[in-house]
Amino acid sequence: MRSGFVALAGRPNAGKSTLINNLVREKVAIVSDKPQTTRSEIRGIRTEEDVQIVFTDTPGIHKPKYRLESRMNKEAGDVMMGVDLIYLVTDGSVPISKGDEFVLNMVKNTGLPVFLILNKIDKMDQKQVIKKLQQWQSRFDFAEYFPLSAKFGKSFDDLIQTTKKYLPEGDLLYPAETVSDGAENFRIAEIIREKVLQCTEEEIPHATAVMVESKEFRKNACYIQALILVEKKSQKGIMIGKQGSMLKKIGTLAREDLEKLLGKKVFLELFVRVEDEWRSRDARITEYGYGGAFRGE
Ligand SMILES: Nc1nc2c(ncn2[C@@H]2O[C@H](COP(=O)(O)OP(=O)(O)OP(=O)(O)O)[C@@H](O)[C@H]2O)c(=O)[nH]1
Ligand SMILES: [Mg+2]
Repeated sequence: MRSGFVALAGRPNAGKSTLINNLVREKVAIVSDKPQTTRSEIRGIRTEEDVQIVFTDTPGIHKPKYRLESRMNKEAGDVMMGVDLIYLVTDGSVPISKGDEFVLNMVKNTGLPVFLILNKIDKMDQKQVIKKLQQWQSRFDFAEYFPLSAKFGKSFDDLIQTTKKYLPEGDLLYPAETVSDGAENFRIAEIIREKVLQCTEEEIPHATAVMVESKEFRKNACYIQALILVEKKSQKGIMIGKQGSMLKKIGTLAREDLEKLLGKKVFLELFVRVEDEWRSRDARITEYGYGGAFRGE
């Protein structure tokens, strides 16, 4: 039996969360077309007869503007230090950028084996894939190269089997049936945040935090009250929408996913509150569960 940890690292929007969800065959991390969706480490566990892989999704590494964002970057770096193997996930359909080089340097400095995951090949032709692989190969001697589509790929068996070879001999790290180790309330809040990201534009997705205020199981239903936090009064207006239309839309979309997650009927009440500059306040960032544990630097 082998077991160990694999970190998925890369720039925002590369497809890390999409990939982890498919690797563990369950939605453990939220996904959106907006960069900087993932704000903290999220684990997804895959157990086979002879291997258990603990995949760790990390926030996309980027140039930080807010305290929240520097903590997200730090979280990604911290996660990388404690694993057996790193997947550098990159969007193959766009040119290699300075941001990619920055992530590559971080990954190199760990001294760990690194797989290059060239993602989104569904948007590329074969020639482009080969060219991109060559460009990456000239930058670093990756342990393995996997061109794939995290979104449309059907089987990742080859990746799993190769990954296994890089993990140490060891026992199960989690019970065999565990897929996510995320706290239930955090997963609920994240699902709601995913719908906010889906329904809003520009500054709002980045300025939003979500927190579960109360959760109660009664008979075969779950009653949830959650708080959506924004930074400005004007954002609150947009979040609520005309006669509450936006909030209703977000609530309906979230409820569908929450019923799947909890396996019960869900009654969801959403509230919106302005929390001035929460992205710059460590205590708030920690309270909402973003950016990993604050280690006081
Ligand atoms: N066409 C295509 N789109 C993809 C693929 N993988 C991911 N996407 C899309 O890319 C966008 C970003 O995906 P995420 O999985 O949220 O990316 P991420 O790397 O986790 O991003 P951050 O959390 O912001 O760091 C979403 O709109 C996905 O649907 C792929 O293989 N092909
Ligand atoms: Mg993500």
